[in-house]
Amino acid sequence: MYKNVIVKKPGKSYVNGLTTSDLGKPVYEKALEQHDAYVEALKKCGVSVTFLPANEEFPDSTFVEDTAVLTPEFAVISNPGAVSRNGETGEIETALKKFYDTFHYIKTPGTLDGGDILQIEDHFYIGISDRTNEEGARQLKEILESEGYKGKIVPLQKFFHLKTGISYLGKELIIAAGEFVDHPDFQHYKKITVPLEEEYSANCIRVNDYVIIPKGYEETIRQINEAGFETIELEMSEFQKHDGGLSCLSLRF
Ligand code: CIR
Repeated sequence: MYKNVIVKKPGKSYVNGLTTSDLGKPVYEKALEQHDAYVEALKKCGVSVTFLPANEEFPDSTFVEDTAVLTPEFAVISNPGAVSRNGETGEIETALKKFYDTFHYIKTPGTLDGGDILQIEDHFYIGISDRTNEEGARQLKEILESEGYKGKIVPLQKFFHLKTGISYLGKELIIAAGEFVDHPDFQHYKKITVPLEEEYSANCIRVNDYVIIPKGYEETIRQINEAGFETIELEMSEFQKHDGGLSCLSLRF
């Protein structure tokens, strides 16, 4: 069960954030509406929401997930791999001080984005991507193992972040797209396979009694419902334009 989430309002500078997609420029008002709906959905899931104000200095800072890795016992402050995002961690660490006494840090030359970390029970899968390098992954694995968790490093082939293509719904059930459908590291889990045309929906989040998923991915939603989960669908277009998915917009703990 999650009790808390941290979210951060997108600033006006969000429209100038980083992207590799060619889906066009986000419309700020629409991004705000979608963000508000996201917060409402989280509240429906029964979590208490810490809503941080926008920071215009960091266009991508609404994607708070990338700044930390959280467990019930401790917080790991990441070291985001994009130069323009590297200063985002300060405000998040301050917000987390209210909830955590124990902090660990990913240190330069290690880089790590929270979007590359997938927790499945006591296992953490750590993606190596354009943002998370081998040294960052190694540091996180060492921290997790020193605290009694297991860490497994997974080099990515195509996906932007690890969690762009795989999510964990609980009860040993994952949802996987693209390179993760037949990936040897995830073969021992039960699996929902996301069809290619619905790939964006592989980034969804289980929050207590609901799975929150982007709107309009009928096949994925059907399979999630069939597995016994209630779903909440959210319009995510303005975040997708900047490579963001549902998980990126919150830290859940
Ligand atoms: C970036 O390039 O960093 C942002 N535009 C998107 C970050 C998405 N975060 C995530 O998948 N965890």
